[in-house]
Amino acid sequence: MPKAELCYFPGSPYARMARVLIAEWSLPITPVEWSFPPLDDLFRLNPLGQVPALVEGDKALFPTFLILERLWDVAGRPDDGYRPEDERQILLTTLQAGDAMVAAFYQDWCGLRPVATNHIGYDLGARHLRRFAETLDWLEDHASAGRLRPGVTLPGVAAACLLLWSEARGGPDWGGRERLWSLVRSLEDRPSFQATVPQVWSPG
Ligand SMILES: N[C@@H](CCC(=O)N[C@@H](CS)C(=O)NCC(=O)O)C(=O)O
Repeated sequence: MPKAELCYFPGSPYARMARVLIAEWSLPITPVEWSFPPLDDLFRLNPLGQVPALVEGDKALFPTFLILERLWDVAGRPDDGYRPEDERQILLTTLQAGDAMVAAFYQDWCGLRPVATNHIGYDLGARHLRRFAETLDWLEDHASAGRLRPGVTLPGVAAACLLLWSEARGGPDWGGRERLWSLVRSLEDRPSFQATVPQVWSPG
């Protein structure tokens, strides 16, 4: 592959997924740290202004879903890492649930509160967190049925990075989901996870 770099923020759970896989599969991709809050330059790389972005030659790949599938490709498509026919839905839904969870946190950290009539009626932050919690229950069911496999898989790494980020940022308790819990705890001890722990941060 051409010279490849992965752009990341140290605290990003999405970039962490890619950094973990690069380490696990010894991929020839150099992680490059970008500053946070993001510089405008990031929009030139990714019109969404987000990390991760995987730069190969003059091409930048995003979002995380496509990057993770690309890393699996570069690794030689190991079966124990991903079975797209069975796991693509789990991976994509997990990533989208993570977007909702992160949005709930950011809304809070940006100090946003209602300033006008709520025409929909639900609390947006609570709704985002509910999406995430429901997805965790759904993942637990998949784990019980053997569809979310233990070990280093794309969906497992994605779920673990999101949950560990939520824990590190004081998110809601997610215990009581035994299989998911043991999956995350066993991944957490691996050197690839230990080397990519999000830096300590709290608002204010
Ligand atoms: N849906 C995106 C999520 C990526 C994301 O949320 N990136 C965050 C860091 S974890 C980011 O770059 N935030 C900066 C911003 O949105 O301004 C993906 O799958 O890549």
